[in-house]
Amino acid sequence: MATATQHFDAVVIGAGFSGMYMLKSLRDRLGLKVRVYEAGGTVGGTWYWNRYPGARCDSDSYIYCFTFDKQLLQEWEWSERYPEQPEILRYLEHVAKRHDLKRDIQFNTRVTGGEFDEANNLWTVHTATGETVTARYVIAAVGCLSDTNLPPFKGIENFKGKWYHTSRFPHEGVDFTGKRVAVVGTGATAVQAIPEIAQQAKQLTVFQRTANYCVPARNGKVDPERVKARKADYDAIVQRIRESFFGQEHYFIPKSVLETTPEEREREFDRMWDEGGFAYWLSNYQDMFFDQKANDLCADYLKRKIRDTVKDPAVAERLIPKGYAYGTKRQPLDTNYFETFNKSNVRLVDAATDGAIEEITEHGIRAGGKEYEADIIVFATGFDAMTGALKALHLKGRGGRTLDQEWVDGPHTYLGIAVAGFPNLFAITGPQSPSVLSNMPVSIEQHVEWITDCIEAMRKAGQTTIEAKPDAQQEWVEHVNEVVSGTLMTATNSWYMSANIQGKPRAFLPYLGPEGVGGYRKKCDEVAAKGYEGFALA
Ligand code: NA7
Repeated sequence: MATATQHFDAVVIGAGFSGMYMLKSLRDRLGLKVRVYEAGGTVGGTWYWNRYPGARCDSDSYIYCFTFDKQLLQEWEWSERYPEQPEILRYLEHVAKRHDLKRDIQFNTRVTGGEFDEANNLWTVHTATGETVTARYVIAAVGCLSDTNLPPFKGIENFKGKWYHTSRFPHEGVDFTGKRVAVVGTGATAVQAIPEIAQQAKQLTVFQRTANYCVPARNGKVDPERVKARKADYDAIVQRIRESFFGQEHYFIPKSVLETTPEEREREFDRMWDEGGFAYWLSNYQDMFFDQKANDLCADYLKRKIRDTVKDPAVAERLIPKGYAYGTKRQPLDTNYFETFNKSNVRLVDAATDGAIEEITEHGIRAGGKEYEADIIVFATGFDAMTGALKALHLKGRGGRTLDQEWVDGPHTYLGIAVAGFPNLFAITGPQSPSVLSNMPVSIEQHVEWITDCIEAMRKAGQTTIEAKPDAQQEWVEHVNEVVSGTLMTATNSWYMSANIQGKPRAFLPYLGPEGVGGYRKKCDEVAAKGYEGFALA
């Protein structure tokens, strides 16, 4: 017997940081009837899936959290400078309980499709569990780095051992003791995992396609006096990070590195290196991202550090990045990454000098004509960043058009929040918004609050649809591309440039606005203040 389709004011897809706050905001602030669908077994999003050894956030814990709950900011005690994956999950579980979120979240339920019904201005949403519901609004809270990239390696089906992708790691963990392990990839994930795996494995072989500039995380306990001072200053901190460039307390040195003396810049470089974390990346000289000569000076310092750390000069040379500007790939933070290559059980297979991976064999990996045996392969090969998870929702906008069709040459969005032809669909930290170039919770909170304000304004005005205008969207896309074209980012084969995946159209995915997240926030607020300029409301 057919059952009536359930209707919601809003369907939110995903229950990580963004989906959780979106639910809280729409339900508790606006009183809407909301259903959240989450593919995972509980809240957490990224932090639910990424359980590989050493998984940890690279933003400082005191700002990697919700700021809407001021009491929780005071109460919650992070155990270290950077929160470890299990601790972030505990935090998010606590938030879910504190705000009674789970009653509106349906777990283990993947959204598989949806259509916008132009006659009724409603979305119909389908799930893998066979459910179909309707909603006025759909909010994609699917994360920027959630669609796993497992490159189509030839022969993977022949491998007799076990293999895992870091972003789909078994909940019970993997025991590497006494095993021969291969890790494919040397991005931010691998840089965290490799030192941990090397401690257990009998032998570890690291397959590097592109060497990476790493700087020390310098994790550890935070001085209780500092914690206290930060808690007392939270209002100001929140204000500062919201207005900052990267959603972090990092500010460029307002000077060209080319105008410094060798002694002066060495002092500054040492200071940032000693501070650890993103300081070297995001608090460096202001021309580092713009001028190749300036960039070379910053990069040289890091190259010297690799040579100082890695004992075998031939291995050090292979670990030294070549052919792209420092900082144009995501900065990995490490704890003993380069030191790990001094261990007798660790070897490096570098695509440039030893040969690229050719195939997975029964017993391991063949690269450069040589077979490297392994009992376990760990693929730390990243994600179809920013657009992958949105496309995977298979949503159909006006005229049945899909994002695959609309985005053949890269994403087209207005403000990274909306897409022309997809009314009442919002993306939290979508492509062409600051997102991955910011401390995520700052950008997530900004988008959630903006979307909530927008829906509230529409309800007050009796409007039922909002949709990005094609010309406003086109202007935004051009602006995103124009501002990044003045930087060194576009020449690098990074996942920011969609270059990590063969066949993905080359496009810069986030937004690197001239004033960072602070300027972007102002722009979004202006759009709202002008009655949602660039959007058509009906
Ligand atoms: P990344 O940063 O995309 O790193 C993936 C790594 O895997 C990187 O070293 C890639 O080399 C390598 N890779 C990808 N495809 C292949 C193939 N086909 N063959 C060999 N090697 C390959 O992903 P992460 O998970 O480390 O980090 C993603 C983000 O999560 C991170 O930036 C943080 O924001 C959190 P490449 O450099 O592309 O040559």
